[in-house]
Amino acid sequence: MSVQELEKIFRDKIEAEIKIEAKDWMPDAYRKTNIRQISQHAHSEIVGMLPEGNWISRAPSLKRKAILLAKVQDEAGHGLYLYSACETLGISREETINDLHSGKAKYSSIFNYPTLTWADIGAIGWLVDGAAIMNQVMLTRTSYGPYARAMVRICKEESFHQRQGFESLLVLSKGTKEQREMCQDAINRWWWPALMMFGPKDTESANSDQSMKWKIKRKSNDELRQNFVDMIAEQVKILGMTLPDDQLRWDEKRRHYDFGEIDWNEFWNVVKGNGPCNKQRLDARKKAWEEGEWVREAATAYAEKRKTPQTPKGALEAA
Ligand code: FAQ
Repeated sequence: MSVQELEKIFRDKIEAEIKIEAKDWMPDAYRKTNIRQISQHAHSEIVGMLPEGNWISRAPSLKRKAILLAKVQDEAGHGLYLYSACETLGISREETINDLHSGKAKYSSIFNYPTLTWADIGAIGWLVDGAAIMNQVMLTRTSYGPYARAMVRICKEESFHQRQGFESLLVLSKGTKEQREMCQDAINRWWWPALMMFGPKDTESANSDQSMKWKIKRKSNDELRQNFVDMIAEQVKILGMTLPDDQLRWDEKRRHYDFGEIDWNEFWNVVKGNGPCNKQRLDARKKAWEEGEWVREAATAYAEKRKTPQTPKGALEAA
């Protein structure tokens, strides 16, 4: 078949909402865009374990510790599904990890902020997982099959994460004066970085147009950000807390909340590697990769061993 014919089959599938699968022909640029987005998403999941991991040993009770442990393990699982989905596009795990370590590949800006108090763990669950779900629910309908299917399971787990974060803040919001202040302080610090998770404004988003045409993205950065603001502006009332934005108000005509301007200098600064924790996060990932080499070697050796036929159990004794 000619490239033109293959391209037509690809376009028709996208048009008809038929998923593109790993062995299907796809334009090189579609493959590359998916590799870029899925690998960066995977990196975000595993780098995202670090700020939360910081609080596992200091959780205020056994119950909170068990919940946080389970959540952090979930994030590792999400990384695994996503790296696997990425590998179906023909790139090795080593290559994607190298791109993270060399700084070629990005990961979500949000994980370059520090977790200073226990309330930050609640704020991450409520705001960061909340923003992640808002974006990922649309990705369950993304055009690349393995990515869409990974997203279904991830979204289920993320919605548990968001609820536990909200519940944790709800407890603090009903606590002592210090606990209430800690809760408000965490919301103040995580609010704007959470809004930045949706990426640059649509007018500045280099990849959006093409990704929307290919149905990799189904909603724009600004549309998702607005949906998130509308949801959180209502939920924060239940906590009896406020969002740190004096321009936040309901617009009856638009049927949406208006909100203030994001500090885009801060956003790009963090994306370019100059956020408060960028160096710390990358160093931690590189160290984990180096120190985990013996585990990878042992796992490979074990897999090899299982491939070769084993002597039946008891055969040696009988001989
Ligand atoms: N941080 O043209 P666009 C989570 C980059 S998972 C850093 O608009 P696109 C779970 C972008 O890559 C959170 N870089 O890009 C969890 C591009 O640069 P490139 C992660 C950013 O791809 C919770 C450039 O700016 N979720 O949180 C950011 O069309 C709690 C221009 O931007 C995903 O990755 C940013 N915030 O739209 C874990 C979801 N925003 O690549 C632990 C999948 C933009 O050309 C604890 N990804 N950039 O060099 C997406 O949906 C999209 O990639 C967007 C960006 C919406 C993030």
